[in-house]
Amino acid sequence: METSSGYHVAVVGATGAVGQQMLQTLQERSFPIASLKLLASARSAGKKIMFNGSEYTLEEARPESFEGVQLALFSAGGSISKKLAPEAVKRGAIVVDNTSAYRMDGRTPLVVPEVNEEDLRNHNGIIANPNCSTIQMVVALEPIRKKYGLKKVIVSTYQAVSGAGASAINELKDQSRAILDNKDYTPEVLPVAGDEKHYPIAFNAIPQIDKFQENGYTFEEMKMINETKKIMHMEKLEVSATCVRLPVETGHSESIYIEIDQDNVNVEELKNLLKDSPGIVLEDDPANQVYPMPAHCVGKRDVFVGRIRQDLDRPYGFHLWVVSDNLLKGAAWNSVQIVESLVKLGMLK
Ligand code: NAP
Ligand code: 3JN
Repeated sequence: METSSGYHVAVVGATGAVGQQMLQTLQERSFPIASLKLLASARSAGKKIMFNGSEYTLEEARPESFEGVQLALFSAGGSISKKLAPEAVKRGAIVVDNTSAYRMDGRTPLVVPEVNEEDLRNHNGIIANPNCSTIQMVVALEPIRKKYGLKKVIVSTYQAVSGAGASAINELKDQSRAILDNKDYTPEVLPVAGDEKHYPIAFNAIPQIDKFQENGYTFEEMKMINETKKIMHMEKLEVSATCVRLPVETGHSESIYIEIDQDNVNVEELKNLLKDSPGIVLEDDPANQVYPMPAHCVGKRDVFVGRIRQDLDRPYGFHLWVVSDNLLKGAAWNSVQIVESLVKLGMLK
């Protein structure tokens, strides 16, 4: 399908949980598309997907797929990005990559537009989209860093299964049905599809997201720690993370403890600051039981912040509860926002 105006776009991983949201978001934002290639594995080649009222045929992603493509949105896993993103760049495309393949590469900007849009100016063809848990946290922390300074962050996450892809969503649903029906089931996907052991996620909480590293942290935890420092340009920021999977379909939640550089700030000031900050919706009214929850954030692009409290022992310490749709602000929307920023900055010709 070709039209005369707009950009030549490819979506890699178009059948996946993130890729599907990518298409939905491009459509909702009326992003100008002259031609669209939907790419996935050989398994999907020939299947059809509807986009903007027209039918598109999926193709296997290959180096030649990127001939004539100006913009390629990747979410098919790190190994595919390592193999094909340079091929897309070689053929003149700008790549927005949703995987961890290039996030910590010194020449690749890692961008959350509310925080470091200007970093886009220094790309070499590839722009990395951060990890979903990192994105929602830095959106909430950046206004605080800017106004009061930030010294320390300790975060515990409560992550939805959709972060682990379409197969993890199916596993949660199938297991839940099996347990309620008193039937047998064998966990096969979570916590990590390629790991030795699998545990049930239905009616459970699993304190492992991605593989364990030698230092005892998981890769998801290390992504949050390293990516936060890079995006906020704060190499010395003290960050620690514990990442946990919950039986929630979509919407990651985070309990975040921070220490700021001042000890004379009160909760009302923090609330006023966050309520007027980009990308944030403040939902913080304990008297009326108002606070963010994943079930309320699904399908929304914002980051929801609530339960803001001063630490009882440290006047410079605060606790926050931060929730967002991990497939939207955590992945597809942040990527499309990056693309819109490129257009705004005149960097997508
Ligand atoms: P998913 O639902 O399992 O989908 C995987 C997608 O990758 C499918 O479209 C699949 O195509 C495609 N794919 C698999 N092998 C391929 C190959 N050899 N060549 C081309 N395409 C291939 O997973 P997801 O949740 O969408 O996540 C996909 C990736 O996005 C993840 O691996 C991760 O790197 C990234 N991600 C990022 C975030 C974030 O925090 N920003 C969050 C979630 C995921 P088929 O349908 O043909 O198999
Ligand atoms: O598990 C989650 O909630 C988020 C997972 C993201 C993810 C899953 C598989 C591979 C990533 C990511 O974006 O960090 C990757 C990866 O590319 O490393």
